Amino acid sequence: MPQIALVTGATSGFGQSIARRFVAEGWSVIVTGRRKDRLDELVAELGGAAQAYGLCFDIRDEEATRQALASLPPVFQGVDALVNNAGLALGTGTADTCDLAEWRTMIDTNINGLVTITRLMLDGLIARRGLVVNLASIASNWPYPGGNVYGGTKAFVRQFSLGLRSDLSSRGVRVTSIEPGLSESEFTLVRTGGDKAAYDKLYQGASPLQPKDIAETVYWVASLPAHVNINSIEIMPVSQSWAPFQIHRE
Ligand code: NDP
Ligand code: 8X3
Repeated sequence: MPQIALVTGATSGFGQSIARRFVAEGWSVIVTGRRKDRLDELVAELGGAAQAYGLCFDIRDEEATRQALASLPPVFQGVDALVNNAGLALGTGTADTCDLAEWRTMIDTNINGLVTITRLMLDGLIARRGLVVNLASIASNWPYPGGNVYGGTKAFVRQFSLGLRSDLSSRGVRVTSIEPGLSESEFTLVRTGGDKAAYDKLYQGASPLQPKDIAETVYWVASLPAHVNINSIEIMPVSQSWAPFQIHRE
């Protein structure tokens, strides 16, 4: 029996690459997202119903999440690895300029959506001595201007991962927080409201991480022996490092 991974947010970026990587290693995958056309394309690319199954739902909607999980055919039940990847940033402005609705969307998606699907799948993951991989961010660890609520949600993801690990270590469940830095994906188009010039400027000359790099990391975590837990991994492109603290002077 192949192992089964459920990857949230697999219609683009990291999630799509992670799904491809797991299938290349003989796993079956359940892929989720709101864009059904992309899910259908991905499932077909991955070999159709024998290897992949698409679940189209909004991760912010608890009932939709419950119904989606309940609709899984028997061969896709019994998930061994949950990859909590769906998420987003909205806006890059300082807090005083931010839209409250956008803040709430980030909290509902990155925190509420993630904890909801995790809780709904937890009994099964415990029964299978499974794995949870959560996509946090360097924004979990390092504040930066304009990071405000996005960084707050990702700090939650990291801390939740470590707490979950504490709770589940006696049950054989592994939990990992992945914390990527500058990475090229639609993430930046979503964050900037589709500003392609901002996208090009951010990545230009920086050799950013690519979704394949993250997929490689997630698969490596999953492929380790069952007694090995990677707690957290912070990963940046070589071009990215730290700047001095800013000092505002009157
Ligand atoms: P993308 O924008 O390429 O992908 C985001 C995915 O999340 C999409 O598949 C999208 O699917 C899904 N998603 C977003 N909102 C919802 C929702 N309400 N319901 C269901 N699915 C949703 O971004 P990345 O691949 O780059 O990002 C993946 C994760 O990695 C995110 O959690 C992000 O915060 C994190 N991250 C990204 C970094 C980067 O620089 N790119 C760096 C560090 C962390 P759909 O729109 O079809 O619903
Ligand atoms: C995405 C990386 O630096 O834009 O989580 O916050 S960053």
